[in-house]
Amino acid sequence: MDSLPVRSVVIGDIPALVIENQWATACILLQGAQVVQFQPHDAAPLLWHNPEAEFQLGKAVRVGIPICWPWFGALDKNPQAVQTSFPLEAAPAHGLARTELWTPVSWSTDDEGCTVSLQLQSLPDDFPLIPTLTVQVGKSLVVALTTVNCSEQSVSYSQALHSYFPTDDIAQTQVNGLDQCRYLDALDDWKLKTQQGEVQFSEETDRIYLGSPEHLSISLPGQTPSIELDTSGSASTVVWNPWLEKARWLSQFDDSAYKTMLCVETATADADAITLEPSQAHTLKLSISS
Ligand code: TA6
Repeated sequence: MDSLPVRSVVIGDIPALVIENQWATACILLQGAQVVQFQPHDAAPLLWHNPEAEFQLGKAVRVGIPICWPWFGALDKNPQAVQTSFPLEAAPAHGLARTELWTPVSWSTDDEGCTVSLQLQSLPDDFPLIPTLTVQVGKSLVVALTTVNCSEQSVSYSQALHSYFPTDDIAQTQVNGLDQCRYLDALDDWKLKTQQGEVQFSEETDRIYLGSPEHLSISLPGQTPSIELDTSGSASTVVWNPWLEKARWLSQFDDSAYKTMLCVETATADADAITLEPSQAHTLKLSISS
């Protein structure tokens, strides 16, 4: 009898699921429903491997696809409607989801791959939103974050699938598809600018592109096939590389690690924040392939 494609493991002190099938091997931490590995059997890993990542319960892990929810970035930098939706004393960067334990609720297999669903059930009973993440492991990795408004009032929130991608050399890496797209430059007082040409990297880069397209690609050095990103429900894309100076003080990050990673984050951030009426739902979806 074939072994089950989903098995439970513990990484550090964090429970996780390993999915292995005829297409790929993947790993999902129950903390944050965070995909930390996607390795197609016939290709290079499509998510960055961070040897400095620390797998400790309650501590954000810098690898794979952290889920920024129900706000992206600093809550006080979000639109007022998002801030008033979450009048919390403690507002950690990138929201609450990534340090909470999510509950696996189902898994299934078909000729597209193995799909696992996880739900965040540990929030207070009166919390207005319930998120569910589905992860399909097949020829591509498909991640979909669905948020339902289970309250009696409208709720505004922002979010990002904060994906870390690998490269052999950031200086020979390019994000394609954002030419002429407006962006907020987090490193220049959040000024609104326009992207000239494809995105290349020669310094710290931290930008929220607004109205970004549904398809982007990441060109990589040498003969490495590009990474293709296909999205839906996302109107913004965050592009980040900490470069040399910030790499020196970032947690879980080797000084030289900026040379071998980049974040291209599928988001609905800033002006693209989502407002849900009671019982309404929204899905943010990303497919990663090469
Ligand atoms: O997505 C870009 C960003 O907001 C950067 O400003 C940087 O803070 C990065 O996220 C990582 O955030 P983290 O809280 O995971 O260290």
